[in-house]
Formats: sequence, C-alpha cells, structure tokens
Amino acid sequence: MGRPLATIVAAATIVASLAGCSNDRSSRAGQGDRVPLAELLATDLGGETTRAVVNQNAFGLPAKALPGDLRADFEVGDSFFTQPWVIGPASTTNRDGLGPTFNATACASCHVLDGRAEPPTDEHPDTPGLLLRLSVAGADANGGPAPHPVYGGQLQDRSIPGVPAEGRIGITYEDVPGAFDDGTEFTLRKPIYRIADPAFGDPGPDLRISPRIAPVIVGMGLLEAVPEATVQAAADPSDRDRDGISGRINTVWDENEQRRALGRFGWKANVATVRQQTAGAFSGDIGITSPVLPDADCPAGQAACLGAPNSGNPEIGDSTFDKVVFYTRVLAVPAARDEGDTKVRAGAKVFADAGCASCHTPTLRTGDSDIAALANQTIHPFTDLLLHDLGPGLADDRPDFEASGSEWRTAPLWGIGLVSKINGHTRFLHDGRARSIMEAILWHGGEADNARRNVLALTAEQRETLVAYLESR
Ligand code: HEC
Ligand code: HEC
Ligand SMILES: [Ca+2]
Ligand SMILES: [Ca+2]
Ligand SMILES: [Ca+2]
Repeated sequence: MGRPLATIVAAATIVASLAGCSNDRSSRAGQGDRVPLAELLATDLGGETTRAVVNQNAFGLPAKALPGDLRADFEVGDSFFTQPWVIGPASTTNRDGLGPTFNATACASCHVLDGRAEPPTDEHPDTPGLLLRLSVAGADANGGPAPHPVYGGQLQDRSIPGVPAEGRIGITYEDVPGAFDDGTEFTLRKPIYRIADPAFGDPGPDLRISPRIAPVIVGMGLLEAVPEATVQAAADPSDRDRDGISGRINTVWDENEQRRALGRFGWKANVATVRQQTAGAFSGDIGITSPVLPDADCPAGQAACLGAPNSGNPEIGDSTFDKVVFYTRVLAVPAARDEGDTKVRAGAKVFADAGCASCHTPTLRTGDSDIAALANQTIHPFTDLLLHDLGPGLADDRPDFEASGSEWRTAPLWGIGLVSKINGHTRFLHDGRARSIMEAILWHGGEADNARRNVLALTAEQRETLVAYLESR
C-alpha cells in the first residue's frame, strides 16, 4: 500500500486500519492508491458545463457554456417536459393526446424537478415514479425482452375514460437483517412486486417484472458523448485481470437508427440514446406518439385501448420532440461541494480503498458531440456505463437485451448528494428500495461483494465519512 497524501491525517488512519483488518478481502483493498484523490474530490463533475448552484432548481439548469440561441430551445423543451399532457381532443392541441393508458401526465411528474422519484409510500401511495417493466421468457424481434401478451412491456396503471387501466403496482416487503463487523445491526427491506387488481385477468406464472424508479437526469448528453471505445475498453467480461470484477457492455436496439447499438441509459443500460429514451417515455409512460414511436402502446387484445382515437399523427411533432430531447441532453450537472471538509476528504479515501471506484469510475472524457459545449470534457460521473452482476439480492430475474436478471448498469453518483435537498427523500437503487445511501451500499453483492464486505469492516466513524463523501457529490 502506497503513502496517502500527508496532509490528510484522518484518511491515513483509515488506510492503516483497513490494511490491518482481518477480514478475508481480495486484492481490491489498497487499489485506492491508484485513484488520485484529486479526481475523487473534483467539483466540476460535468467539466466546463458544470453549474455551481445549490437550490431547488439545481438539477434543472442548462449546461454552462450553452450558446444563447440554444437557450430558447431549452425553454421550449422544458415546458413540454414539465407541463401536463391532456386528454384529446382539447383546445390546447399541441399538448393533447394523453393515453389511452399511461402512468403520468408529464415527464416532470416522475423526474420531479429533473430529479429522482420516490417509490410509493404510505404517505404518497399514488406517486408515479416507479414503473414495472413486464415481459415473458424469450426475446422480441430486436433481441429485447418479449412483452407480456396481454399486459405488454410495462404496467400502465392509469387510463382515459372508457379505457381500462391495466392494474396497480402491488408491493410487499420482507425484512433482511444484517450487521456490521462492529456488531451494529441493520435491517434492509426487500420489496416483492405483483400486478394488483389486474384488469385483464391473472397474468400467469410466466410474467417477469422489473421495477424501475425514475432517476436524476442531469448530464445525459455528456454520458452520450463518451466514446464507445472508452466503454468497450473498460469492459472485462471474462475478468482477465482477476480482480473479481467483470463489467460487460449491453448491446440494444436503436429504434431511431434501426440498428444494434451500445446501451447507455436505463438501469440496465437498456437504451442507446436520449432520443430513444424520450420516445419510449412519451409512448409508454404518457401515451404520446412521437416520430420515433408512432404507434400507441396498446397490446393486442386490449380492444378499448386499440380503439381510442389519436390526437395527431404523431401526437408530438418533430420540432417539439427534438426540443424535449435537447432539453434532456443538456441539463447541467451541479458542482460537487465541501471538497475541503475533513470528513469528506477522509470519505473519498474510504471510497477508493473499499473498491468502489472499480465500477463507479470517477473520471471519463467525452469525445465529439453535436452539441459543442458537451464535446471533449473531463467529467466525473462515477460510472463505467457497464453492467455488473450485483448478486441475487438485487436481481429481478428479467433479462433486458444482454443484461441478465442480476446485472445492472453502475449507477452514476453525480448529483446523489442533492437528492435529499431537491427531492426531499433518500430512496436509492433501481427501485428505490434503499432508504439511505448506506442501505444502497449494503445491498451490493455479486461482483461488488468485496466492496460491501470492506464497508462492513469499517468503524462507525469511517462509515460516516463515506456517506459524507457521497453526500458531497
Ligand atoms: C412514469 C414515470 C416516468 C415518466 C413520466 C418519465 N420517466 Fe424517464 N425514467 C423513468 C424510469 C423508471 C427510468 C428508468 C428506466 C429504465 O431503467 O428502463 C427513466 C429513465 C429516463 C432517462 C435515462 C436516465 C439514465 O440515467 O439512464 C431519461 C433521459 C429520461 N427518463 C427522460 C424522460 C423524459 C424526457 C420523459 C418525458 C418524455 C420521461 N423521462 C418521463 C420514469 C419516468
Ligand atoms: C461491481 C461494481 C460496483 C462496485 C464495486 C460498487 N458499486 Fe455501487 N453500484 C453498482 C451498480 C451496478 C449499482 C446499481 C444497482 C441497482 O440499482 O440495483 C450501484 C448503485 C450504487 C448506489 C445507489 C445509486 C443510486 O442512484 O441509486 C450507491 C450509493 C453506490 N452504488 C455506492 C457504492 C459504494 C460506496 C461502493 C463501494 C463501497 C460501491 N457502490 C461499489 C456497481 C458497483
Ligand atoms: Ca395518445
Ligand atoms: Ca402495458
Ligand atoms: Ca476484472
């Protein structure tokens, strides 16, 4: 183990105690020496596009360095992202066409303040930010999940009058107890999902459900501009360097380009581009047809859905659609904070020494982008954009293109510390099951099991620094 920076006394203590701990740990411990502290503590997470603003709207600002003439497009995109769509035909003809079935009336209903949704709770049982993706065994014509023959690819729990909603999200919880090595106990809560009140009968035993929560959507265009070769180079599917961490790319169907492409977006890197993600959201989540997905999302057999009128062909036209895509691509990453704080600095070392950076890659470089401000930026997203097997605890047993039932894309950690301030909750992971940042870490298994065990071995004080560090990002 090399020498930590002399100025960081607390971190040095942590390194020493990690090295002396008796846990059976892999070669990952000590890899922190290879992750420069300067990268872990960088504040310009989105490169030159970073915005140093900490308020309720910190996820909702345009990238810095965006030329003025593009700001108008951003504003139009914002309004179609934020304002509710209405049932057609309506006098507001450029905002009608909601449904026939849907989950929410606007992008912003789920990505609240361009941030992160909370799963349904006793206090907010009808909050829309959690989706159930549905399928049965096999693949569709493009290698994606095969939709359920009756309920389709997603459970739409709302509908326009005269059309039945498909059902409701049913969740029950199971307690999963555990303890840190120092004896401090904790209880995780494992959700179990079903379709409650299914409108078209029992979906049957072949139904596969993948719960997904709406994430923060800052920095999307930057992630899109990371060269494919960078992502490919980080993949290590057969774990050649024998560090216990593989990392695979997902290859998905790009509907816009009509070809297979590298998956980057969604919790399983199941979508190639922001454009496709936006079209998918308009279609599946809001019931708005678009230039990319011109047909209503009505499975065969749902007669009322199929028979309902459209409000335009498509309901969102090229120019407006493009502006929503643009808006979503250029949302600025807020600057990190508290980089001089002793706790935060100590926590950065813990993060590196526990092996977190093996997947949560601190630094990437963007290549070309059609949006000049996003090109050639050094960014700190804390993701490798790769799939990792996180073990049975987090598995949904629903493959998504190349992703298995237990593989997930490394979640970007930029912006994570502002979720509590902007969205008023601390629910993390792909379905929001974790009730705190620490619970999210404790759910890690599979390829991340060594990292989790390193965290179990920390003292209470070290755990606090790790969380303080993540809250500064
Ligand atoms: C019903 C809730 C809901 C609505 C409405 C919604 N989203 Fe999402 N959004 C999600 C969920 C859930 C995911 C994760 C999807 C997955 O993993 O497949 C997501 C993912 C995304 C992502 C990718 C984020 C990432 O880090 O990979 C983008 C971009 C996005 N949404 C944009 C939009 C836009 C634009 C709209 C409106 C047209 C919209 N969303 C409407 C729930 C929603
Ligand atoms: C083997 C790769 C890997 C390692 C190592 C790893 N993670 Fe993760 N991390 C992931 C993946 C994949 C997810 C998404 C899992 C999910 O949502 O089910 C994730 C999710 C998270 C989240 C939740 C983010 C969100 O937006 O919900 C946090 C926080 C986190 N990791 C922190 C850490 C910390 C701290 C460490 C080190 C102790 C660590 N991770 C080590 C792959 C990894
Ligand atoms: Ca419609
Ligand atoms: Ca459906
Ligand atoms: Ca490896």
